[in-house]
Amino acid sequence: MCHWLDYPVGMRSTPTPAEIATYRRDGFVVIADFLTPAETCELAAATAEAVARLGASKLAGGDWQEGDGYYDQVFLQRINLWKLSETVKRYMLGPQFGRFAAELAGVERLRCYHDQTLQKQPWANPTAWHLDDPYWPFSTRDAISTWVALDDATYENGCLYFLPGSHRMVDFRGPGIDVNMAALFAMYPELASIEPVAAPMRAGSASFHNGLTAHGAGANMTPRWRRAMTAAYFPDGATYNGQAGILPPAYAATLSPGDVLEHASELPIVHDAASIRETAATRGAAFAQSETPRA
Ligand SMILES: O=C(O)CCC(=O)C(=O)O
Repeated sequence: MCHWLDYPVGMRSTPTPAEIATYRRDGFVVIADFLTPAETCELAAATAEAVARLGASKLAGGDWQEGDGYYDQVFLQRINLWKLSETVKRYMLGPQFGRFAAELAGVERLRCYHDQTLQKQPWANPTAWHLDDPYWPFSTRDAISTWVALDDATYENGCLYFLPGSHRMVDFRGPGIDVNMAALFAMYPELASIEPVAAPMRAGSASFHNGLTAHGAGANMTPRWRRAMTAAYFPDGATYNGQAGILPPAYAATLSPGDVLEHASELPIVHDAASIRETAATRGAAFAQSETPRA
């Protein structure tokens, strides 16, 4: 139940030049109040509904059940809620997130790989330092994730931490999220001297990070949930690296390494700069015509 008063700030769809510069320099940027309180409530309610529908299944349209190991106590993870909820789809695959992410990444056309809600249970384990890209079926330096706080994310309940500039210092190897918080530093010792930046966020705020930016999250030391909604996007034209990830097995079976990942319904386009320019040009021409003085 949400009790916030709404205020007249709409969801943003374009980053400022300063936000773009920060993202490209640090590999992440935090946007305070990206969603209004009303939008945050709507997304949180739709996420909760989709999670309830999935039960113990981690993946909409797939075969991955929740277990009871360490990883399952890092967070409750439910993937591709957009397939179950038009509301989640409207947000996470919509033009605002798509355009914002694409402009940060400097990409003309962007696709969504998956969305996922990551919800730290009361007393959840920390999220070990990791990179996202090594989990994915493509290896590109221009993939980007967003992480939207559905509750206030605090030092106490497991906010994110980032290593600024790490996206320029790594390749596509990465450890899994496991009990060893420091596995990433054994793989990339040069990251160990970077000062981490904590990213506490009020609900509705969002961060965007490069798929190669090292990040993690603290434990949830509270008896309350810390819920987030996330999505992973990648540039159109990226090719298959031979690792299926959560691609539907029937689709993955048709792919060979090097094939372009262009499945229209499984990997939908979330931003296409050329079509936005075309629409703007058409509207501009129509407006100019309507303004033409008539004799
Ligand atoms: O929410 C978390 O604990 C970790 C989030 C994360 O790793 C991500 O969104 O890429």
